[in-house]
Order: sequence, then C-alpha cells, then structure tokens
Amino acid sequence: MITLYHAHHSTCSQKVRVVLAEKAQPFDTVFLELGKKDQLAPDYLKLNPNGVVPTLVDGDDVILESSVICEYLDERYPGTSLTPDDVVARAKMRAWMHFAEEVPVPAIRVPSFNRAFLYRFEGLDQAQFEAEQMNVRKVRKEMFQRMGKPTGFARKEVDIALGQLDDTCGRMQAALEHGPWLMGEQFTLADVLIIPAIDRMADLGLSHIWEGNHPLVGDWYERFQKRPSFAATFYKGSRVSDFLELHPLYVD
Ligand SMILES: N[C@@H](CCC(=O)N[C@@H](CS)C(=O)NCC(=O)O)C(=O)O
Repeated sequence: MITLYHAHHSTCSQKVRVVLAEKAQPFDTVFLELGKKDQLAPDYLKLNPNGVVPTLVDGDDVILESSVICEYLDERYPGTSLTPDDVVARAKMRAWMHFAEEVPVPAIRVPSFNRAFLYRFEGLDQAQFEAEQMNVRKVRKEMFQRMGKPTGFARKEVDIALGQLDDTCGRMQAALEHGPWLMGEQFTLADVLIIPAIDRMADLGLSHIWEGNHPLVGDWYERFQKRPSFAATFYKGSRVSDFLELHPLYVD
C-alpha cells in the first residue's frame, strides 16, 4: 500500500494528489502541519532528510521529490498515462517539469508568505526568526535567508516573483495556442506540475496576471477544474484563503 505524507495546502503535495487521483490509485494518508514544523521532527527526517513534504512510501521504498514522485507513480501504476509515448514529446514534457520547478514553484512562495504564512513568525524577533525558523531548515534555508526577517519578503523580491509568474503565464499562453493542454492533445505531467502555482495565484488574488495578456491560461485553468482530480486535490481546506486571513502583498 502507498502512504503519502503531505499537507493540505502544500503546492508540492497537491501535484502528487492530482496524479494519484488521475490514476485512481488508493493511498493511505499522513497529514503534516507545516506551521508546527512537523516536517522537521526527527522521525520524519529519517524518512525525508530534506525536511519537506511530500514523501511517498511504497512498501519498503521511500520516494522523495514531488516531481519524481509524480513520474514514479505514472510509471509504476496502471490507469491513464500522463506521459507521452513519443520520446521527443517526453523530453519536452520533462522540460516543462523542470521549468515548473525552477520558476513558478519558487516564485509562488514569495506572495504566499507575505499574504498568508507570516502568522508563523508572529512575536519572533530577528534572532528568534533566524534560530527557530531560518537556520533549522534543511533545503529551504536559502528562501528564508532571502526573506531575511520575520516581517516577510521585501518589495523587490515580491516584484521579481510576480515577474516570474507573469513569464510563466506567457510561456503557457504560447503553448496553449496548440492546446487544449500544455503538450497539445494529451493531458500530461506538465499540466500537473503547473496547476498548484496557478491555483495558488487565484487563491492569493493574483489571477489578474493572466487575465489581461494571457487569457488561454484562464481557459486552461477552467478546463482543469472540470477534471475529477482537481476536486480530489483542491478540496475545502486545501487553499490558504480557506483557513487564513490574507494580508497585503507588500510589507514595505
Ligand atoms: N523539491 C521539493 C520541495 C518540497 C517543499 O518545499 N515542500 C514545502 C511545501 S510545498 C515544504 O515542505 N515546506 C516546509 C518547510 O519549508 O519547512 C519537492 O518538490 O518535493
């Protein structure tokens, strides 16, 4: 049996939930509370030394990294394939997957923290922020260093992130001219890896980024919302605005 260690609102977990739903693959679930630092608990670090979610345990095997988990599930389990048969198309899909990891996934963390997650640092002074939040991270230390302080990312960082999200939507718009999906006719892991960032943009009130110049992204998002895997992934309580008060984007 598969066990997924994940968090309701974690964008990286959401990718994996989409794949499991697309494959109609049952799984056991262990939820972690990231605000309480469950992901840094010693027992969890034995499973995932990166101190992040998701982690997939399949029998005796532990699989890390959300995009790797998505490919693993698609290869390992039956059901609709989310990977093109053609080797060139497969390479192009993987380029989308890398792009998602390089650009929109890190970019969306910046407005997510400023608008929603700063409550985690409430009452912390600079020294506590560094000792209890920044320095305890495993793979996320660099992001906390860029934030630098418990009051959130500076305007310059927010603007860089918004520019990256706009670029992402531009790239998607160009691909979707040959849609309906990013790779054309077939719904693939390229779509799966991008959806959490797009849904989070909507959640944080950033959909204007595609509404003006990249309308095909809005059409793609609507199309995605009609898939049963969307409802299985983005259920009530999995969006930050479901359980957190949203704050202004800019903190300075
Ligand atoms: N590259 C990793 C990144 C995972 C990741 O950053 N997960 C976030 C949630 S989306 C997390 O666990 N954050 C907890 C923390 O930063 O301490 C993956 O794709 O699995």
